[in-house]
Amino acid sequence: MSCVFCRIVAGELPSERVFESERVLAFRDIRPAAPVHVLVVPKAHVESLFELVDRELAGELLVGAAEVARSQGLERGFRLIANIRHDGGQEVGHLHLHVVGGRRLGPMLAR
Ligand code: DGP
Repeated sequence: MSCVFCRIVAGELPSERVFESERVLAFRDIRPAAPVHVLVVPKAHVESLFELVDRELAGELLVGAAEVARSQGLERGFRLIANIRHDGGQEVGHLHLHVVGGRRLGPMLAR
């Protein structure tokens, strides 16, 4: 298995897990951009949001992100980011949502 997030899901690579549901896992990003930076991923391999067709899984990912935000004390707000494919800046080819918060974030990069 070569996908790094599949290996994290399988427990073959270490990660700091913060949330888990039947089909979703959340763990801390190895290069945090803010005091809280958690990645929410489907346990089954999906390449990116572009390939996502499973509506139940989409809901579980989104609710998982909200649960992460609540459990991490992000009442003041946070940002949810999905980098998609090459032009979206996606580095890891396994769908993930970034939950980023714990400080006031700057304006969103729009171009
Ligand atoms: P993206 O550009 O959206 O594909 O972001 C990928 C993120 O994944 C990036 O912020 C760093 C993180 N990351 C890469 N490899 C690992 C890893 O082995 N463990 C953890 N926890 N995070 C990783």
